[in-house]
Amino acid sequence: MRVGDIMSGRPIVVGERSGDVRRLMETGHVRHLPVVEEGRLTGLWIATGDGPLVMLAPDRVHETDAAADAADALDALIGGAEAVLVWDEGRPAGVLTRSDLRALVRAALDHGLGLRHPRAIVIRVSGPAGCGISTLLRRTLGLFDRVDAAVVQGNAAAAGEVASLAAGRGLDAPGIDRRIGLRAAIDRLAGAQLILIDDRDEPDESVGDIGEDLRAVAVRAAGLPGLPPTRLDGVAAVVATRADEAGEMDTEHALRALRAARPGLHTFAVAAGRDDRGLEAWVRWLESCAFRGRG
Ligand SMILES: Nc1nc2c(ncn2[C@@H]2O[C@H](COP(=O)(O)OP(=O)(O)O)[C@@H](O)[C@H]2O)c(=O)[nH]1
Ligand SMILES: [Mg+2]
Repeated sequence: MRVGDIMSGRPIVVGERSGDVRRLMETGHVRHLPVVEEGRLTGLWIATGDGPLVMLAPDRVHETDAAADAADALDALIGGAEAVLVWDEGRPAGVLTRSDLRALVRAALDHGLGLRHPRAIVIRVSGPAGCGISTLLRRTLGLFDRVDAAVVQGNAAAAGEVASLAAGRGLDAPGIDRRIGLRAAIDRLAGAQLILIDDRDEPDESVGDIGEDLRAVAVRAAGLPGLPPTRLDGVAAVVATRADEAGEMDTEHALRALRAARPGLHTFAVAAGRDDRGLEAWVRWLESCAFRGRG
């Protein structure tokens, strides 16, 4: 990356005799004003946090050109330079300040960069046998482009199924219904940012928390009207599966009713081989959960 790629272009600069520096800063929404006299940097006005304007000597500014390595300019800021002034054919062409550096670091952290020991977000997807969860998760895994995701097969009955996953990572963990099983599975998937648990509603088992961060419910679109409202307690998202078997309007209507009853609930409708929009939205939601982290 070059300095020119990350600098703010067309910088406001002032001369040594310019008046009303503060007003220029306010209208330009900047806190740094390089002082340039006869094509040479002679100082830097900065607005300090508590009000007064301070004039710094030019040695507090790193001077460079747009083609220079951006990393070197950032190094200068880290090393104590208050700003970077970028020259192009004798004219000030851009600036970089410590605020830009801060914004870059923040953006990187928001994207999970630099995480040395990523803590995976664990999302459990459960629903009745045959509702299409394994199909959904198999398709889901192939669509992540920015997240390292894995599926844990949590159904004793379906153990072995995960081996057929077309893409991504998988793990059979039939003992997952006990917290200890989940922890062991997560440890074996070190480095994954998102772990999806393929789980099945067992009639004789409570749907208690097993240590997941978020819970999603899968239900056949055709069965949406019969979904008991209590099934959505503590649930972040509903995926209406096998949507090709139900009317599109009926499904949308039923999902809208769920969102009205449970504000904040995320809903998706998917149909294997057909509904890529719903699947795409579901994948983007999962990615956003992974990026947001555990908070
Ligand atoms: N028509 C239709 N059938 C599906 C769809 N998704 C899965 N199925 C079928 O439903 C059955 C159960 O799917 P599976 O993914 O194994 O469900 P699971 O038991 O919830 O894991 C299989 O026969 C799938 O082929 C879908 O979107 N549309
Ligand atoms: Mg399955």
